[in-house]
Amino acid sequence: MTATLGFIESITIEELEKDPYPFYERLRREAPVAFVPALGMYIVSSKDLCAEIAKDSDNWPAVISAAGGRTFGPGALLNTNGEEHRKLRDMIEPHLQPSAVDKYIDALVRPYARERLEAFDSDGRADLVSAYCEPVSVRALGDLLGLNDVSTDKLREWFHKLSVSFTNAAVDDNGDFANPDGFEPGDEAKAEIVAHVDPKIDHWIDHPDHSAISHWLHDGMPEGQTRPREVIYPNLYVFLLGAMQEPGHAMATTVAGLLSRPDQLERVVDDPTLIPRAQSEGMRWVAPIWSAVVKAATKDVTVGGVDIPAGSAVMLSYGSANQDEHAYDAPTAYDLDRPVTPNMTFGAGAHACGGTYFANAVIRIGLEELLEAIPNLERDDTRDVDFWGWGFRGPKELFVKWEV
Ligand code: 261
Repeated sequence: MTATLGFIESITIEELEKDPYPFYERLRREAPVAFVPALGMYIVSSKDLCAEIAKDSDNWPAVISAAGGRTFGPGALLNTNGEEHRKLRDMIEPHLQPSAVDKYIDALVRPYARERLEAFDSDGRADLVSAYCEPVSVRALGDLLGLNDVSTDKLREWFHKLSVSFTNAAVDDNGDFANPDGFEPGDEAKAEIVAHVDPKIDHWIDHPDHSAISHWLHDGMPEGQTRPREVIYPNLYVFLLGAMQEPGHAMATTVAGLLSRPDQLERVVDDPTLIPRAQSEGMRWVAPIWSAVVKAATKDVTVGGVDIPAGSAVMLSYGSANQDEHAYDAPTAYDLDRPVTPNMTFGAGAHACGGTYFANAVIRIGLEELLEAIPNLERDDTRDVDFWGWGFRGPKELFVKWEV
């Protein structure tokens, strides 16, 4: 292994979770492909190399981080490739294709968004993350999956516990997990999920309905057979983490971005057709899936001048790619008016996000309802905007106020 620069040698995941940007800015400048001892993996931080590797699934099949694999178990579509991956995409895609989403999305999202807004305190103050963005995100997907009977707060608790386990990535000098207890929250969540969903699966086997999980069980299976639970669960965990959490992150991030440019917020309030642009820039600015995608080299290869041995895992840092100075002017600023340059938020290639259209629709409707109900939204500047996370990132809380 080549000598590791001191700043890379000493970085910790805790520091990255607080604020990954200074470290990755230096990586892009000095070592856009770098082995990071705390992770036991290579990090790829520049946009062009992230895009090149993401698109090249022949030479860079998808794998999963050790912590991700420990959290989801074998069989998740994230680290499945080729024909088997195609079958899993065929399982999830019917409910997510644009023509399907357009038919159900308004009824799925709008009434609940309005209900949450009507329940806001009358004092003109709220934490938008816990009162709105997360609830709207989890209720939409929960109802689509067929988990109507799981409370909004329970769904929020599940994604949070799966998320901290998935990103419990620190390894010691031997490459073993540095915090093995950090997987307990995920194990608790999975035990609850199985206890709750197993009887529902029993029911769906004999009584299929329109829910996504019911279709996962039945679609494309020979007469009289259903897809085994060991296929369903790892993929359900993927949804119960990323797909539950990220539209909420994206919604809150977009509001935080707009609050940093009150003139731009005002334009979006006056012209809601700007909302898609605003949310796209929000997700460019702070990618919700910041650093959670891993590929493996099929053979010895040189990338960005660094020799990588066959089998090595490389982590694609989409949050860093999205602030690459070579692709964006003033990349750290939220700016509705920047040129529309593609970004890495939804990945690329065979593993590009299957929920792109669904997520964008949930975020858009959530923001439409919010800005219509509270057009005079302001930051509560007695509180900090508290972005957190390295694997997944967004505001932990977002305190706002408005004149009532
Ligand atoms: C729906 C996407 O979910 C994930 C993506 C990347 C890592 C973990 C996830 O659950």
